[in-house]
Amino acid sequence: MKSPTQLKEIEDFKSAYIKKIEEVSGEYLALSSHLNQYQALAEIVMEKVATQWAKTSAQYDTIPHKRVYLFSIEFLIGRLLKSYVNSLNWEETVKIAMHELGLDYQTILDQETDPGLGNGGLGRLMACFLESAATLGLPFHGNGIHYKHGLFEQKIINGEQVEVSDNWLRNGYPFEIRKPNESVIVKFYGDIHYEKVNGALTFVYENYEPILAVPYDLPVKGYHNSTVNSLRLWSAEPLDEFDLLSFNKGQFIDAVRHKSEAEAITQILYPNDNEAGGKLLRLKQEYFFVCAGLKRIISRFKRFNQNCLDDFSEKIAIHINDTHPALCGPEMMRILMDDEGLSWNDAWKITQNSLTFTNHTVLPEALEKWPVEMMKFLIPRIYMIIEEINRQFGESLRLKAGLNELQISALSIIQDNQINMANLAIVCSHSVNGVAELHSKILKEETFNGYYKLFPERFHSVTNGVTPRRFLINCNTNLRDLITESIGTEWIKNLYDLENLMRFKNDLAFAKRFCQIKLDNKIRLSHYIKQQNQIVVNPESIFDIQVKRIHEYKRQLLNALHVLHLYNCLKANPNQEFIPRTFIFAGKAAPGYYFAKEIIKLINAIAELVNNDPAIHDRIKVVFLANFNVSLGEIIYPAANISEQISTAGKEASGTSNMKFMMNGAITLGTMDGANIEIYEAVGKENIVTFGLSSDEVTHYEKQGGYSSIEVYESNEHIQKIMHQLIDGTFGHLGNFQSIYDSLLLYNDTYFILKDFDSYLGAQKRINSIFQDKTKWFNMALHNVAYSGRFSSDRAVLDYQKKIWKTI
Ligand code: H2P
Repeated sequence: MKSPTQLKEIEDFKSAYIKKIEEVSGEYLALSSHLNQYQALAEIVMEKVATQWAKTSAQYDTIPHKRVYLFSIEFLIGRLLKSYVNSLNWEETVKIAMHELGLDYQTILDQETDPGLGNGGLGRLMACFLESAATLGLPFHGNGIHYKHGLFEQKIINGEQVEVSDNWLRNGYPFEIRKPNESVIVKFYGDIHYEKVNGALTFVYENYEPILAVPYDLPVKGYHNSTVNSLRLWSAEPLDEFDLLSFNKGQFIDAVRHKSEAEAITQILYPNDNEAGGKLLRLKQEYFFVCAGLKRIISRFKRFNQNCLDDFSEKIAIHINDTHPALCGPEMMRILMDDEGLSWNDAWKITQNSLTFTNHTVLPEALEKWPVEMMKFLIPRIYMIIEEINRQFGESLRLKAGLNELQISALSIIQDNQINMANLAIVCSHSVNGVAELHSKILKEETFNGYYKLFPERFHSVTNGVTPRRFLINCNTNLRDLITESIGTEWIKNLYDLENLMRFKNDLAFAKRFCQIKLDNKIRLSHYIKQQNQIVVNPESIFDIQVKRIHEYKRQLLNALHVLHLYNCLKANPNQEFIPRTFIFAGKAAPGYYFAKEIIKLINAIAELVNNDPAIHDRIKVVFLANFNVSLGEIIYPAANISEQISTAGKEASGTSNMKFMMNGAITLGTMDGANIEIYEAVGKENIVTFGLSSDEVTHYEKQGGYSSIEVYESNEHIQKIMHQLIDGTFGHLGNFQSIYDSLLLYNDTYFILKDFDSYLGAQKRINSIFQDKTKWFNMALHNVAYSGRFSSDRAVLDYQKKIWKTI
């Protein structure tokens, strides 16, 4: 029974919607397109969100609460319409109204583009943090880049990845507000010298190229509260639309050149692993959003603090997310000294006390370094400041810490004519943290050991988390309802409350519903697979899933080789008892990462071989879903039985898909790496399946120059067989995989795939035997949901607030 208020709300909504459709399309509802229906709903929702947004901003201006600004080159926000509707507590009203108007709500939601403003875990983590902070009611804003094109759209053609540009702004974007009046100028290139003005030496920066940075603000809405924070994304534009002087002189090309050069800065997101080093445009991006963001923050702060910057660092925290915004240090020094007239020492105090830094990876290729010449040429003043920071830092190491020249150069920001951005970020910040316990330990003991010895108090650890609103509540509504019926609603804001679910571990009715929900989610994914890949999969089979960026260290290759091995076993012994499995992969390879693309090709080649072999009788199915993004993840996580988290130990800083899967009741099949270790602790060893070398063992081998993959190969006939298949024509017209073969045998298997193969096989066998025991499986799945509380990004954000930003 609906209450009169609810009935009225639905009626009001319907009439507002009908009117809105006419406004956005100039048509009556009956003639409107799905796109118009989406646009109309988005506008109505945005109006409602904007009212709360304005209120939150006004409140923040009066409440002296410390604000956090998160600087990140990626924010993988996902689709927003459903999130806004649900966080407004409007889900039921909108659904009923749509239904009564004869519209399909899901089709309308599907019209929204999924902005690919990030590569993977890093950018998605930032989006989770924003959502959690808003839900917790904390003043917390994002600062990033308004890329015109996000990460490429991935198509799979003839088994290979093909990249198509991602045009997320094609139909306009209803959830952003362009704020030209808050634009700032960012300066590149130019010359610097000192001049004597009235007897005093004055610093002059001239002949620079000014670029206009225009902010676009997106509201970040808290769940079932009235907090709306902002994500500010900066877009580059020419200062003058075009150069009239050149135009008048008849130089038409020159006249538009400046425009396109300026716009190029925010034209496209750089894919990971593409060796960004050496790419001037990337460095331009980094400085561009750092400079624009800091300028605005500082000017706003002055406006509300009587032009005084003294207690800036008590009221503001600036967070450097990975090394891309590491220029925050020197840029803040520049603004405080050159624009605000502070002395070096005063500027340094404010800078260091405001800045904090998170490292997200230990892979050497991802620890950015920029050539000195490039930095000098592009941002000469910033380079000067970096040199001075480095000089003073060196001096303090010499005088105060008593280090010798060798030790100092190992810690230097400038090394081998390159600027080491991690070192820059550490020196300029008062806090450094890793994203899981093991990762933070590796930072302290290895990657940043020199700094740790000097400033142990600066080092922290905060394990990542994911937002349960997007990754459980909104994407697995049946499980959400079952949980709420069983334990009430408290868990939605305090995920630890899920532990109360353990009361139902022996409840048959609960177990039945829990398992049915998983099956329904698998059926939903099966439909998607059928529609996208024309592959029919069996929803009763084990859904064994690995979705993440494709990278050698994440070892999709190990998974693929295991599938090939299973296929061989079934071929050799067709009548063996076999528990049907569906192996699902998704993820993008950076366009320039040849080997990762070969892995995608191999997975698709295996899929073709296995799926079409009648002797297999559909007992194994292999699916590679194209264009993995946040929305696809939302269909995938709820449908998984197995969450593959099989990185080489010590290489995956944390991982976050492990948390998304776990929350939805999948069992982790993982190495003791990143946050898998903490999942192991949370659920207990009975409720996770682990295998493989430990990170200490990996390091031990690495120190000896690796292990001998040939030895493993020679002693294992299963491995011999699959290795031969890579190059003996097994994959027919899809080709051979010589480079994969070589990397494993000739180049000694850097990521320990063959070394871990047998152990992985054993783990997979354990999974089979557990899966046959339905009660046991249910119990494991339930443990995973029930103990996912600590992997909420609410917990992570609160940890940052307490340990790092000291805001609470
Ligand atoms: C990275 C790390 C992950 C980590 C994530 C967020 C860079 O993401 O590799 O281990 O969980 O940051 O901290 P990804 O590989 O997904 O691109």
